Amino acid sequence: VKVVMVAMGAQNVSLEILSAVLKQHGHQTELVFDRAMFDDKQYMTVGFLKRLFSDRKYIEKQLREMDADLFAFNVFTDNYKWSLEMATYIKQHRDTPIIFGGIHPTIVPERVMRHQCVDYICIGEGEEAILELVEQLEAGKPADNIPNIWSRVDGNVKSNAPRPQQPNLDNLPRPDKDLFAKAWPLKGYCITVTNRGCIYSCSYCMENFKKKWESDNQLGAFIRERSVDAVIAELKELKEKYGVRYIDIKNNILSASRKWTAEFCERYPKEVGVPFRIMGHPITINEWSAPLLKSAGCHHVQLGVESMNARIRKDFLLRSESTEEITGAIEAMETAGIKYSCDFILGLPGETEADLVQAIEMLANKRRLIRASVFWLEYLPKVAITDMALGEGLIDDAEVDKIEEGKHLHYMSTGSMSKGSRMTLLRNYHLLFRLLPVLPAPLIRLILKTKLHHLFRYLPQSPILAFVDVVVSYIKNDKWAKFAMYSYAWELKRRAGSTRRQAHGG
Ligand code: B12
Repeated sequence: VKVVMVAMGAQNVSLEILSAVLKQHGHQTELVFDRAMFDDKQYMTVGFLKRLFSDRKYIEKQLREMDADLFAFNVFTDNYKWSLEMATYIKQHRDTPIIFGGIHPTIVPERVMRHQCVDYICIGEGEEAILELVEQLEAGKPADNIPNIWSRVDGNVKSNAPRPQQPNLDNLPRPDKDLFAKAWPLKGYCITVTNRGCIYSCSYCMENFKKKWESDNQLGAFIRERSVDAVIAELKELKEKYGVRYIDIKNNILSASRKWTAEFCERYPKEVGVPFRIMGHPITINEWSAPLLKSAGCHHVQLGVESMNARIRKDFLLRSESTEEITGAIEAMETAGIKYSCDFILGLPGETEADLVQAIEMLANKRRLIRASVFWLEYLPKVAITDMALGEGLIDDAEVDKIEEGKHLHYMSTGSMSKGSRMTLLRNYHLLFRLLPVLPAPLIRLILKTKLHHLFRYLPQSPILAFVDVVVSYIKNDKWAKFAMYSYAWELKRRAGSTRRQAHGG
């Protein structure tokens, strides 16, 4: 059976793992990839540029003409609208079955199945489920009784309960990097995920939903980690087979276990030795882990600070770390000599200007800081923060409906913030956060004192922010941001190459 995976914006580990399982069982997979430049839900969104660089016609041609027995989408809330557009287009031109899997169909399965262009959805984990579906399709048998898979029978939705989860991730094959090899410059930057679940349950993160969903359905242990052996073997292969020069370990946290972290950090430089990046939490980045990470060759820790207001953190974000633990994590990285970025969520209810000023002052003059990232609060479906906002009357049912239909703006745009005076106020700070890693502390203090930043909102936001981002990334050697820019150039070159090949009948 040939399964065509349809993806947008970024390398996708979820599809890579499904592709590996299918290939292991003798099926074929291929990728249709919409790079969605300037609207990849990952880096920056710029309206007029996204239209200018749209590759939609070529994507549609592939969807119409490609040999496929099944189209498979990894659907998250921010690409839900895009996925429905693609699926609708496919159904207008052919009758190939379509399956949506991933977090969004898991959260709101009934809602997704209302769209007639979607034939099947997969809730929860997909490895065994997609394989069984493909085998039923191949045998020409009905595929309406497969755990995790929902389908249509005589026009009605047939739901099936989720199956127990794979207890040992080492039993799964390694993600199939070949799937993205022609569509994504893997060499410059490659993503991997080494565990599932999280030790925290922050209110805005999907782990918050998944923890409850998995426990309500008794699906097995929430946190599962691949062994250090298996992870090292995968990363070695990335280096040797694909020449990967930068690895992004995109787990929610590197590991739930100090033993795992210590073993990984000890072996990684000897057996892999490629610069890598991780996501960090202020509690797990400390005087113990920072030097270890440094000795392992960790180039960048993306630290989730989110808010400097301790009450908001505790009550609204459900994060227990103290302000001292945040400053401690930063000091530990400064001392160990690790580069880091700090993530902040802007637009949180109750957040004051003083909280933003405190964040800026904390980071002023930090040598290793390479980026202060601003994410606009985006309410995602069925996580605690959205329930709290509904309970407190900050959003209403109509807004929840929009959220579940994937109609809120992405958090790299303006998220769930509606335009208004508060938005205007926050815009004053956006540029200052972006400039923070390169401005000397006295200048930052002068700007804050004279309130010069209150003029920022009068500047054209997108072009200035984009320009500043490029400059800061180069000065601070932010390899991830530099890669994001490089990947645009790579994509344009790829398109030019395929146009030439087409022109020469290739
Ligand atoms: C790695 C990761 C990334 C990577 C790679 C994306 C990917 N899917 O591989 C990168 C850095 C690119 C990324 C980007 C983004 N991400 Co992200 N990411 C993750 C992370 C940490 C792990 C996902 C993963 O690969 N897990 C391992 C795989 C194997 O598990 P899985 O994704 O759960 O997939 C299984 C099932 O869901 C199912 N399945 C999934 N897809 C399909 C499809 C079919 C057909 C079937 C049958 C089954 C199936 O089978 C899989 C195997 O069991 C998750 C959080 C989490 N822990 O899940 C967030 C997460 C998915 N990301 C999220 C977001 C918001 C984003 C961004 C939109 C924003 C951003 N800048 O971060 C962008 C989108 C960019 C883009 N265009 O793709 C949210 C989504 C929330 C939501 N409600 O939609 C999550 C849940 C984090 C969160 N905030 O809660 N992300």
